[in-house]
Amino acid sequence: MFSVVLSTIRAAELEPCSSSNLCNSARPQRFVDSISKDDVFTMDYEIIINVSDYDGESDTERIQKALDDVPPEGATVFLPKGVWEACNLTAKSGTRFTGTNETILRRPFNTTVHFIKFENESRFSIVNMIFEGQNVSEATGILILNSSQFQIINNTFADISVNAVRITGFCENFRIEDNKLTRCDIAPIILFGSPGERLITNFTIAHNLLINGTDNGKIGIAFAADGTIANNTVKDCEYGIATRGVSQIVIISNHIENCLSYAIYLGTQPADPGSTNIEITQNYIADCSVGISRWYGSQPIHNVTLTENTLVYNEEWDIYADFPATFINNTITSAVKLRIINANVEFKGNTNATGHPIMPGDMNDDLRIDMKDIGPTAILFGCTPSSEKWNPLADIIADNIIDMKDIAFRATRFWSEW
Ligand SMILES: [Ca+2]
Ligand SMILES: [Ca+2]
Repeated sequence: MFSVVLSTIRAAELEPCSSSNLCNSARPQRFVDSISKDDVFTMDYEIIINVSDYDGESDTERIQKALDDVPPEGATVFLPKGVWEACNLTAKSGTRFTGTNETILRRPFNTTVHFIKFENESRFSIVNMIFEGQNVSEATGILILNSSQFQIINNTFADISVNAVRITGFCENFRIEDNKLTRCDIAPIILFGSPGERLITNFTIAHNLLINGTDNGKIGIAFAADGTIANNTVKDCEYGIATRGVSQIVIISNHIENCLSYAIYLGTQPADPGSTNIEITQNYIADCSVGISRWYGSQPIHNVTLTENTLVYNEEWDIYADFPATFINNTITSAVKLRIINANVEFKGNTNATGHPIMPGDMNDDLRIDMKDIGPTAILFGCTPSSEKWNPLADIIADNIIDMKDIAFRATRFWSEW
């Protein structure tokens, strides 16, 4: 019934490469994974289906025939080296769709539909492929809907204008790792659940490189929970890592550089409870417009901790604290790059780029908050930037007026030390 070659070669032997040489040149330390490798790393199917063995009037038809022949027990669908022009493919559970790292799947110019879709499937992977989007306007990449136990590993995505990798609906237990996305715009990696629910859970996005996505290029995580975003590099894009309505998320050891706007933002939106339990640790953020901010939305944000991050040389602000958070042992350029809008922030052990302590609220630089800080603030009560005695250091809740909020910020931290 299968018009296929059933090979005895193990799938693993078919892969010529060990791992990407494109995006793991500077791997920092390992991170705590959100999912067990055993969940998804066992897709080593015995059956090999080689697309070259199929006939058809188009590459799309040939590849689709091969994908249709994957049996319930699973198979590797192997797309040999070369250029294949195809899109609108549909694949099913148990498919390991793999190329050679020199396998190019190129978008036809006359359509914007996805290259390949998995919907309501599990135990699948997309590995070692080059997806060429040809800059077709409004054309998308790969689409995964309501699926579980999958991985997208060691692929290249180039010139894809919308959502190179789109994961939406109920999805869980998956990894997006070691991919390179170049000149991909409009959220090249996007996880999108549903407002008010965390439909997307248990995922790892790691060791990916996003570069030159200047029109909304970013890693976007919306309405998702229990995920790790680690060791990615986002460079020369519009944003870095964007979240909207997320829970139990770890953002660790990412490198975000030279982005046009926010490096990390924590947006919220109506009809969603907001964001909670977010750990942002050991990231390097430089030369963006703003290092970190909520940016938009007014739903609650709870339990955000930033630890040991380096946020430097960002044009407007390194930290724009318009959300409640705890900042521990971070490095920023200088005190003027920190702006506090939300009073529910705590700072401990932070420094500027030369190692000098930064302690918001400390007027006299003695690294403690006491009457020596409250007194001078009280004397300036009512001052605005047009006042002769104006001192921006006193305006710790940065709203251009020295008032009870600035005094209360210090009073509630009385005797606290750097
Ligand atoms: Ca002081
Ligand atoms: Ca103020």
